[in-house]
Amino acid sequence: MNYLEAADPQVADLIQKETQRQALVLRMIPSENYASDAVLAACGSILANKYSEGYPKARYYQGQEFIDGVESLAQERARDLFGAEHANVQPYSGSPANMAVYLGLLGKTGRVMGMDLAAGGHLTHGAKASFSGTYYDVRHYGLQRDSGMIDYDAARQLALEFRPQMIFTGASSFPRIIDFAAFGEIAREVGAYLIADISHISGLCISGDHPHPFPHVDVITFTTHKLLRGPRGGMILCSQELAPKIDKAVFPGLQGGPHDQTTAAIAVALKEAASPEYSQYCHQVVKNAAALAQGLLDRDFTLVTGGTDNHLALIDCGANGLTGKVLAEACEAAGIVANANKIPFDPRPANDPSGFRLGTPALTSRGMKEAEMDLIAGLVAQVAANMNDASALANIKEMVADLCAGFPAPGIHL
Ligand code: DSN
Repeated sequence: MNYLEAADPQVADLIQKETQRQALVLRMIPSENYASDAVLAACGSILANKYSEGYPKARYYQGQEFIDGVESLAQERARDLFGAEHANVQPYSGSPANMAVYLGLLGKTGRVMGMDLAAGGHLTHGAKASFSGTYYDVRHYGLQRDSGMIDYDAARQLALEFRPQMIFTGASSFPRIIDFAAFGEIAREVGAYLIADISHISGLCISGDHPHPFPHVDVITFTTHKLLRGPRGGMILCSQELAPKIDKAVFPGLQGGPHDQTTAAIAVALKEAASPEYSQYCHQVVKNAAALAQGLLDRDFTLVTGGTDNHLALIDCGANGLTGKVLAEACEAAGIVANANKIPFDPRPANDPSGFRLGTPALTSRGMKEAEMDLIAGLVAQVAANMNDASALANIKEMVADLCAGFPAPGIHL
């Protein structure tokens, strides 16, 4: 930061202010986390200076002696950690990783099934607004209206009628276990590739807090910056048989040179994730989400599916006479930063939906535990009871800052 302050005080000042924000608020967007100093150091390294189109030992530029070592290490660590035959660590993020799967396995068009965005799926699982719903023929499976759980029988029926070539599983806003084995049976029955996008739950699949997608799925994709605590990036895991198609789709199909500094930071994050401490961390993420959910239920909030099995909880704000957006804005004024989100069968629009999505990965990285989660559920209830009282929200923000001061965040140096 000293170099940056001297060279560009304006950018340095903005980063400094964002550092303080990340220190002083409760970061509860379930897809965010705190990367370690080691991950940040690799990400900000001179590897950013290099171009290395291609793959280790098969590059289009010279000077790859050490870059090959970095990428091979990241691949090897990914294979070991997830039990995969092949790892492509070059996707720039999760959406490009998923796009490479479409391109590599289907080409320009094809029939795809994915979970509806409103049900908790992702844009790239076939939403009309994304390339996936624009270029591919997509049908969505969804949830049971009464329980909020995935309707596997309806998904099977849809698959038998529609005969998809590819099925996406995985979610951005679904608080429950996904039955990869059940989807595996459906995919095999109709001869479709099965893809698990585990961006949100990658760590839980390593620690055993969520069933592992292999051997039920053909391909795993994920972002590396969520629960995994790496840099902004993406990854694809598959069999040796599918590897040529996937690799060719990533480069030269969709991308140019890989971001070597990111690859190095991914390698560091994978080493960290292979430690027993990381598994303990993931166990605590789940315990914390359960405590948060219980704390919210105790304070008369309504949760989609009535609780959580993973790292997030989704409040149905309509039951409290609120919308997700107004609660998200009031919570931010009180130092609790999460996001408004669609809920299943949401009658409200995407820009002001009924849900408020809260996650525990970042708070758990700060060392917070169940007692803090209950306290935070109480603070969210206080916000909901004082939505238009700026001074009450400011008081809560002070309480939040005091709480945060006791739990320093990794990678944050004030
Ligand atoms: N934006 C991510 C999330 O918040 O879940 C999904 O891509």
